[in-house]
Amino acid sequence: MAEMKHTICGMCAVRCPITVHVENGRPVWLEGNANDAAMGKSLCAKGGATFAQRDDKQRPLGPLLRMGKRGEGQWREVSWDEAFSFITSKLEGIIAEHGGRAVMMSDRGGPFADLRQAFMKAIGSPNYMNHDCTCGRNTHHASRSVYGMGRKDFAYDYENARHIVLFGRNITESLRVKEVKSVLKGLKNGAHLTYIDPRFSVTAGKATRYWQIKPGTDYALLLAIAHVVVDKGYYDAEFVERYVTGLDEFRTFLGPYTPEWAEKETGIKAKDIEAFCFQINEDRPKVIFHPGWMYTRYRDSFYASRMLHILNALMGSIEQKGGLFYVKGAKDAGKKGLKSIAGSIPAVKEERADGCGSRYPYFDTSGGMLHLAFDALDKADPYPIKAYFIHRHNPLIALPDPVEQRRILDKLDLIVSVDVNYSESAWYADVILPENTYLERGDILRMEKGLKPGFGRRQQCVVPLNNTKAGWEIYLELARRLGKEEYLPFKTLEDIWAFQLQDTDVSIEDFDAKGFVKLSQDAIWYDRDKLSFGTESGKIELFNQKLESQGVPSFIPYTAPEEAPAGSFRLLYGRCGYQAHGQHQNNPILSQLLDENHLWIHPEPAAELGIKEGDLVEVSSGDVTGHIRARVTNMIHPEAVFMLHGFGTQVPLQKRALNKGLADQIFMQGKLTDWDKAGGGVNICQSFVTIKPAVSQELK
Ligand SMILES: Nc1nc2c(c(=O)[nH]1)N[C@H]1C(S)=C(S)[C@@H](COP(=O)(O)OP(=O)(O)OC[C@H]3O[C@@H](n4cnc5c(=O)[nH]c(N)nc54)[C@H](O)[C@@H]3O)O[C@H]1N2
Ligand SMILES: Nc1nc2c(c(=O)[nH]1)N[C@H]1C(S)=C(S)[C@@H](COP(=O)(O)OP(=O)(O)OC[C@H]3O[C@@H](n4cnc5c(=O)[nH]c(N)nc54)[C@H](O)[C@@H]3O)O[C@H]1N2
Ligand code: SF4
Ligand SMILES: [Mo]
Repeated sequence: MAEMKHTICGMCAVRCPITVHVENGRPVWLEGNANDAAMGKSLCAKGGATFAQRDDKQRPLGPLLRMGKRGEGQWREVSWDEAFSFITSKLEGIIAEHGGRAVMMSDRGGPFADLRQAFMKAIGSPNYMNHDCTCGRNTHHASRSVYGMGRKDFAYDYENARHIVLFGRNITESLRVKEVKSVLKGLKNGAHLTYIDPRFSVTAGKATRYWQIKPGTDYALLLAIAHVVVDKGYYDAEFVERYVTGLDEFRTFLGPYTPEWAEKETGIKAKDIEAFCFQINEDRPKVIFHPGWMYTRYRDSFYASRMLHILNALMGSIEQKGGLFYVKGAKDAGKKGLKSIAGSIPAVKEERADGCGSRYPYFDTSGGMLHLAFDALDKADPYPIKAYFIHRHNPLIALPDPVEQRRILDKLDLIVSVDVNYSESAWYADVILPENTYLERGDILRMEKGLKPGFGRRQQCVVPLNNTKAGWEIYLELARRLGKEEYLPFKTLEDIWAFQLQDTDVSIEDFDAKGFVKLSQDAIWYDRDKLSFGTESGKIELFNQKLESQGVPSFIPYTAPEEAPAGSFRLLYGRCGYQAHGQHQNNPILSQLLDENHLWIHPEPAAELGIKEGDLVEVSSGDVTGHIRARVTNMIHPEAVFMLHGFGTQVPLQKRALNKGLADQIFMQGKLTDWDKAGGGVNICQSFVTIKPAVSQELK
């Protein structure tokens, strides 16, 4: 009889609740955790490849120390004791000479980051960063600028929506299982779906309206939509009167941005824009403008995202069925939340190397800005950085321009990668500390905010097959060896759980039945007559005086995106449903589903260039060149080419993925320092490439 264990999937950063069936210690079946009604038994393809990941031997199976030059791939297998001793003695030297601030860390953020943040605080460094400068930072900062609250402080009730509007939010492929299910239910219930993307994705195929917008012109389209909404009074006057400030300034600013004007910029017909606005007026307040997720793309994406956030307020869709709702925490349920481990350690007073909170007072310090930390590292300004912990993060893929990154990384005395794979970044590290795959480990408890807030637990379900350790073991041990045990005084994960739960009336056994504990049995909705927001005025601020005083204008005039130089194309990228960034290209199962990416190119330029479907083409930018097969299709805007992100790995021990397809980030030269001064995101859609048929149709 199989034992059913509830845990949290780790095959991507969405971290869905799942259930694993274990028979005689072996995992035999995996499914969604049906105790969570929104999840049901569903799983995505990546989740389904969990066992294959665990069984795969083309991964680091024990700690490794670099022998040759960085990136050369000469590793020595060492014991955990030797790996820890090596790291500790390096860190002791660095901290003695330069202080704790000379150590930085980047990870993939999320609900388990508290322990790593605690570790960084314990060693006296303010330089914890997450991945978000190339993900959701623009949207996050845009949300803060309008609501005074972060992007994750709201969630969306797609199921009951009448109209879902997605600007390049490829919700069915760049997916979260619960979200896709909720959107599909909404569509079944008759919701309209307007999808805007220069590329016809799977989500476009589900849409009731699709606009193939000229790349980089979302802001123009949004200005025109806002213009019509404000001009024609297509907004919720009562909600706006009560909760929104700055409408007059906004109206004046929007004056010139008519649909006729936007048609010239975006390629979308003025009459279609007007028809859309008419329709959302009928559908409101149950209208959701998704504010973008990976919206770190263009230099005005912060402002485009601001428009999306503002449009939600104008629709009156806040704290509204079929619209947006505040995610509720423990306090809303009248309960105590999990005790923060990092929060219990005294604050580090040093300035952050990336300048968040000091040079850039308006940037959220909680996740920092990794590209700015790279710049600080490069220039030793404001101070030298000597060691870098890379945890569940792969900056050589996630940040642009790996050549430039390696030049900067070479200034470090120590690079430690904690990963389950030989990622490109692990391959460039000095030490690889392999983490247990997620079924083989537990993590700290997480807060699960929502209409019914609760706590969730990832527990160890099976034994590790290899000489690997859980992240919590690694950081507790390093802290102990560095003499920082007073800050992290735990021996086991159970000790940590007990610490986190100490002020709650929840015990760890309460997680056994369902895998999570709800703090409220009923959905919590706020009284719509008594909403408040995190801004200085407590209202939704279209015009944000505080940001203005810090040098960030609330409204900026539209400037058309830089045109692709003659003969070149704008490089776009994205995801498919069965890969997560560059993580699973070498997974024994997922590599069979799709082993290489293709270059989407429109038939007209393809014909001019003499390129046919399936041809091998040469992609170039500056001195970087690579080869990839063409997919000739009118599903991509003629001014752009598109490729899936995450392919083209160069790590020899990832044998199934080695040199399969092409990496997009290698063509983003100079983009490490090309970022949005208002939103902070890296402008990675501002890269151009030239294309020509390959000299030989054989891959070398
Ligand atoms: N050019 C370009 N750049 C991009 C993007 C793009 O589309 N194009 N996308 C951007 C976006 S949206 C994001 S979020 C970032 C994502 O960038 P990353 O966060 O770097 O990407 P991931 O692939 O999620 O995972 C990072 C690493 O975690 C490792 N890992 C997986 N599971 C575990 C585990 O259980 N434990 C440990 N320790 N490690 C594990 C993986 O092997 C991988 O090396 O990239 C961004 N950068
Ligand atoms: N299967 C799977 N799911 C994932 C992930 C994964 O790696 N794999 N990653 C997760 C993460 S970390 C994130 S951040 C999200 C990202 O989710 P999304 O933000 O939806 O991200 P992408 O897939 O990067 O991009 C979506 C689309 O943006 C389009 N685009 C490019 N330029 C423009 C433009 O100018 N205007 C408009 N309107 N669209 C444009 C691209 O053509 C692409 O189809 O997905 C999450 N879900
Ligand atoms: S989306 Fe898929 S891979 Fe990601 S956590 Fe959920 S089931 Fe796992
Ligand atoms: Mo992301």
